[in-house]
Amino acid sequence: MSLSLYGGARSRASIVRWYLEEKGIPYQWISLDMGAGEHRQEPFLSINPFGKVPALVDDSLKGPDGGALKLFESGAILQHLAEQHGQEFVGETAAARRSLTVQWLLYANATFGPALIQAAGKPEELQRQLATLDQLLSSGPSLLGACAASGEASWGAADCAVQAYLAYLPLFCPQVDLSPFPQVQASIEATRQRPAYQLAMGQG
Ligand SMILES: N[C@@H](CCC(=O)N[C@@H](CS)C(=O)NCC(=O)O)C(=O)O
Repeated sequence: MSLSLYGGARSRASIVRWYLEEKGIPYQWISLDMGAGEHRQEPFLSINPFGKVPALVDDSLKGPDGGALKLFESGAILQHLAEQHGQEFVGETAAARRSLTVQWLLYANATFGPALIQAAGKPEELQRQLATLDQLLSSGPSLLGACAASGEASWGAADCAVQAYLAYLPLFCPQVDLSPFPQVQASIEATRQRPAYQLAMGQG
């Protein structure tokens, strides 16, 4: 079995890399020279025809062409890894955890990520998101909480996606005052302290 993760410096591929490092899942890191446009050329376009990273090749499963499964979109890749390699969806709560993970991955990529990117034009939307996240994060480090397979909170793909975007916040939006959101601040600090995060972000 081999997993190949395609990414580039300072790209969303780091989020997927963080998950793999955190879970101790073996993988090959293939760093594209995005400055030279390697992601917009073959052979990468045959993995992601949209020419964006991250992309994953997983030879433990067959894709529609009969070759190794190829995936793009960070949320889809995280969901696949959680299901196939992270053993996140086992036991009685498997179905609920799977659905809640999809929910949080879509929230991170389709709701919170855009709010962060549009923070300058729509500051009140980001403030609303942060206020709610601050409340939800107060119940512990796992967004799925007591729905964990073991009955205890355990870090997973949902946390990876949301916490990664939160950790981008001070970098992309230094103008945003986080002092009204102590749980958000604590979550960002805790993320930055994780060795797997530091390694994935190129700080380790
Ligand atoms: N929604 C996609 C976004 C992918 C994306 O925009 N990736 C950027 C890097 S963070 C990229 O590849 N940009 C290069 C380009 O558009 O040429 C995901 O979450 O995977």
